[in-house]
Amino acid sequence: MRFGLILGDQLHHQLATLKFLDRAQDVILMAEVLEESTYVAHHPQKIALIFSAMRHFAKELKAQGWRVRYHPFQRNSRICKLIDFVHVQQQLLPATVLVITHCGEYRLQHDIENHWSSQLQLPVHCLDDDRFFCSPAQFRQWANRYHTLRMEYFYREMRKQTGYLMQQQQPLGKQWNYDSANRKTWSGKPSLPAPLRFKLDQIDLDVIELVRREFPQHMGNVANFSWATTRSNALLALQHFIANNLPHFGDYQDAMVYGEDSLFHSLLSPYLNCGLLVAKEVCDAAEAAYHSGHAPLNAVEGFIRQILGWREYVRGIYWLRMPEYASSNVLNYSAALPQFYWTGRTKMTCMAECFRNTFDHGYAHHIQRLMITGNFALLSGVDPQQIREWYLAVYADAYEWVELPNTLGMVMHADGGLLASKPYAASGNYIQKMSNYCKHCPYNVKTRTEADSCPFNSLYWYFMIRHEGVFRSNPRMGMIYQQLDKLQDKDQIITHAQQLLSQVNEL
Ligand code: FAD
Ligand code: DLZ
Ligand code: SF4
Repeated sequence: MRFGLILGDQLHHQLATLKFLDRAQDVILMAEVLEESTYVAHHPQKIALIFSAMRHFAKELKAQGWRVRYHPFQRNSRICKLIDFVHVQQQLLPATVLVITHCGEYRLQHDIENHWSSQLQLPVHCLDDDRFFCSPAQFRQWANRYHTLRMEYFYREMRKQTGYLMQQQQPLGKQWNYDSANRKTWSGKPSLPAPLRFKLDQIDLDVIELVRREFPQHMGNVANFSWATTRSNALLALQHFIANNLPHFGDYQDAMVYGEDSLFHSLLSPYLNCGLLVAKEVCDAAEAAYHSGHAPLNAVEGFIRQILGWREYVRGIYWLRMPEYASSNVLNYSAALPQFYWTGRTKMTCMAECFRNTFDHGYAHHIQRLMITGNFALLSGVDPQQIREWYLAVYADAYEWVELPNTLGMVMHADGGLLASKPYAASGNYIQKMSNYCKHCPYNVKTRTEADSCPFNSLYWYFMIRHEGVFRSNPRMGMIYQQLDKLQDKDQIITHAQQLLSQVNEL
């Protein structure tokens, strides 16, 4: 008899572990444990989603004839870590081997590979996670062929490999990337589809109660929980997105609107990351919508690029560069994360809106994460370790393999440009162009150094001044430095920015 341990982000019926094992003989282990629930202060909705999806998944496995040993969360249990549960089960029902599918996070994978077999006195057999288009080994081979590891070139290879939106080896529409067509602002039309909210069943309600009781100190509101916690509901979420949002996904991908939390985005990342959906079926559905004439090419290409391109690429970078990647800090940043990242209380409307969305739903769309909360952390020099912990804690879709490269690479430029050829730094001008936040804000987006000036403005130029040695020679930033050279009020900008940073919690 063999054990198969299935983790909270491996809830897929075609998981390598399940394909490998035999339901007539082997035993599946699943456990809700303190260590996984508290290695960062996860948003209560993230914990509720994972526990409830785990419980539903275990029930489905049992209905299919699998023997499942399930450990529900208990605060004072001697089972605090996943290994503790395997150990207890091994004493009750000795197995010959423990089978596991490769973990999403280095922390746990490293522990399993290096310690579990000797600690458990049990061989551990680790299978590749085949839910992705590109394995870490394939990514390494790709990376060995390139001097700079740009997502765009990786993405083109993945398009050729999978055949998505390809015709006779050429991209449909003769263009690989329609990003430049995807930057419209949204001012009320087309109307926004109502987000799909799922009715809670008894398992969801029990878990929500448990999370409320056991994790009261974790920031975030669990009362609004309405995520799908079964595969069948996650498939409904996918259908809802394809039918209602996908046609406009491309046009408004970069837009931000006061009071609107997800616009035309898919809200599918929590399901993709915990296993309720797999990337291939999501991309297949999007491509089919193009071929049936339901959605235009710029939307479908833009959407598939996020999954086939960005999602696979950041995972490749993660496994290529860990564990060193986690401590990158090329800009030598050390400022404390401002308190408002945890309280949500700030006068800056753009930031307050992102925090509201984050704490109410365990969600913010990409541009909110990158160009608002991320941009502010970049401009104000926050310690990468503090901001990476924040992003890992507050989103329902957050797992280190995807969160870390996005935070350290894309947002903080901490990896020195491995992931992004220039920092995604922006002043209030960009935020005003892409959103209507500034209309609702007490700060003045038009000025730089007045008492009520938009903080992003002076911080933006101060960032360029502080890091001139690193960025002036960057060919993609030449225009910015030409503009900087023409500024008459550089000294006032520096003084104003320094003053803001010294009282950052007051903003
Ligand atoms: P959509 O806009 O509908 O996009 C479709 C899908 O594409 C997403 O579901 C997601 O699977 C994928 N995707 C899009 N952008 C990215 C990206 N940059 N990297 C990887 N996949 C992408 N995504 C996570 O899944 N988990 C994280 O922990 C996470 N942390 C992030 C941290 C920062 C600082 C930033 C800037 C981005 C992060 N992202 C993360 C990427 C992105 O913001 C989310 O995937 C997206 O907002 C999820 O919402 P959605 O499903 O509505 O996405
Ligand atoms: C995120 C998470 C949480 C909150 N709780 C559990 C848990 O109790 N049991 C479990 O198996 N997995 C959980 N997870 C997901 C794991 O943290 C995830 O599998 C690892 O980080 C590896 O990616
Ligand atoms: Fe954000 Fe500045 Fe606009 Fe206020 S004025 S919403 S702080 S960009």
